[in-house]
Amino acid sequence: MATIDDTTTETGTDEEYATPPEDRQAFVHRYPSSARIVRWCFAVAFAALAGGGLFGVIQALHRTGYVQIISNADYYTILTGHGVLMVLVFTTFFIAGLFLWAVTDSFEMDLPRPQLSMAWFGLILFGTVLAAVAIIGGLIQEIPASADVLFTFYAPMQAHVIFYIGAALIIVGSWVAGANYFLMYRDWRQENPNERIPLRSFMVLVTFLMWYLCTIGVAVEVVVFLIPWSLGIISQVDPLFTRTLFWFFGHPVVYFWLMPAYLVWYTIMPKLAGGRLFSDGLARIVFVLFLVLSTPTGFHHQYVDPGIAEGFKFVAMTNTMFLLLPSLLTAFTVVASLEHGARQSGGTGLFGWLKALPWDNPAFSGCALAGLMFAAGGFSGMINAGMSINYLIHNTLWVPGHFHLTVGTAFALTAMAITYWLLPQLTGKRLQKYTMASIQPYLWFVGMVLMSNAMHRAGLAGIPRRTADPTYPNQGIGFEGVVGGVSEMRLQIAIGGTILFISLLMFLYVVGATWLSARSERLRVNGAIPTPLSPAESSPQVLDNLKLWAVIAVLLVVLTYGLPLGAMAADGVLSPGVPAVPMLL
Ligand code: HAS
Ligand code: CU
Repeated sequence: MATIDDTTTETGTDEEYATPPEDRQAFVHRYPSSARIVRWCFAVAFAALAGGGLFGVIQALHRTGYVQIISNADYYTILTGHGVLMVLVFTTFFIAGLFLWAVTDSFEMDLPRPQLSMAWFGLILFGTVLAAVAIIGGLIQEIPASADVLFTFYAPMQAHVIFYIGAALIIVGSWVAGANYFLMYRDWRQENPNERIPLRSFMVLVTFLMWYLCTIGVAVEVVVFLIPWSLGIISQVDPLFTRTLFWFFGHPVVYFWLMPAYLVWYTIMPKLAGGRLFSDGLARIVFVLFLVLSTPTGFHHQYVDPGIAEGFKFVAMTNTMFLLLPSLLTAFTVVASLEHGARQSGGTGLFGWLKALPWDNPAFSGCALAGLMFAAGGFSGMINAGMSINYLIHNTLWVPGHFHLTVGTAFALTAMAITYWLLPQLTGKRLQKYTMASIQPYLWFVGMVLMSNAMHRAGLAGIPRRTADPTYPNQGIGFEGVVGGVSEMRLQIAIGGTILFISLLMFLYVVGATWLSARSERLRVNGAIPTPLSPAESSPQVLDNLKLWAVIAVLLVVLTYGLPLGAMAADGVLSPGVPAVPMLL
């Protein structure tokens, strides 16, 4: 069994803990300004996770008809709250914090401009409060606002203007956060003109280039169309056009969630397994592929939309299939790195090495279980992406099954797991309730297996994703009689959702107990990330040419979106209508 990382070791002699040398000091001592902002980000992220989790279990039990503490009329408000808290607030704050840790630690530079960080933190937080007020307004009569538009907030459903302003501020805040990372890069580059960009910072910068490109779509949608429309300045919008702008952003955003998880899997997970990353070059290639290919694929969410020629959808499908490559490369590289680590710790045999992995270290087991679930989530993604087979699963419960494996596990479970490793470094406090932490990722895994497997199967059986009456049994679809009387799927969703909620509470308890505990002066930390087996020097220099990849990414977007958006706009963008210009493909 490989050793548990030092930050989580409870035992040890005083000699072992004697004043650590400079490079073994916790992140919080070396980079206090960055550590403070990261802690703030994590605090808001976990508060959002708590609220989102509570909404989640209420929904799972209401929808399956077992426990109903909300009215049917409030169901979609709660669902909007769940979606927005989880995939907009929890993700954005966690990623902003994780990325700040990554650039600070890999550039070895404490936050040079704390005011800028306050600015983006404040903007995102204010945006969150506005969006939350609009959503909660749907539940409380005294607040004359509402937003039951779900996290995919496109027309023709309309929210109160403060929801859109909130969403816009979250995006603008994230842009400022990105600017901060790029400014730190510029500072570092001045001092290190000939060095390769450290891998973690490279990953952050590439992710943000992708983010800047794709958020143009949602920014135009919200600022040019939805805000004036919700204020009554324009009376109508073209749903097809605005939906297309939304999905221009809506697919790449999923990689904005995935790439931080990959950052963790590539750089921290091999170390936790007692080894080193297999290849720096492969990791860089994977991130470049995401930058180039993530955006020109959005039409795979619109296969059933009328008004978009099949040819454009086909191009998007082809791009999506190419986009499987970086994830397949990741599966190979990360598993190879883990195998290397396990063999260092004495693991042998074709599969016997798996036993030598540190399955009792929650930081490791959480990431590994998240990866295993993502293999299944990626598989359901491939099915979604096939144009013809998509018609079978589109708008069915299969789709929520897919995204609870991806963003709900590959991202969320990785975030929770790596918090067990990061929190001691960010606070200087020893991880508390270690046994509970060790069990928590396994519970998440079990809960998610039950819930998402049943959702996938129910979707195949034709159970719809959204229904007018949100309670399935009331709709006459208690799942009985669908596939040979399988109401057991409904029960699995309810039980799975409840287990997930319990797992979430355990996570929050461990985090709270750690945060509230006293600082451990003897905390010995080994936060250093080992050099990859095939190091940066061996990977092609051109990979670090960020401008080149950004230009290629923009060109591909122009090629795939130019014609269809032009055709949609030809009959005006302020009214619904069929594109006047015949589609070319
Ligand atoms: Fe998706 C719908 C296609 C990935 C999220 N997706 C959604 C929605 C969300 C979402 C939220 O083509 C719903 C949107 C809505 O509300 O309507 N998705 C894909 C494809 C991929 C994919 C092709 N999705 C994601 C990720 C998400 C995410 C990542 C969030 C983070 N998705 C679709 C399509 C739809 C869709 C259609 C529309 C469906 C419809 O009709 O509405 C690919 O990127 C997946 C590639 C992944 C792999 C897996 C590789 C395996 C790895 C695991 C390695 C193992 C390890 C563990 C590390 C090929 C990397 C090792 C451990 C040991 C112990 C050895
Ligand atoms: Cu997608």
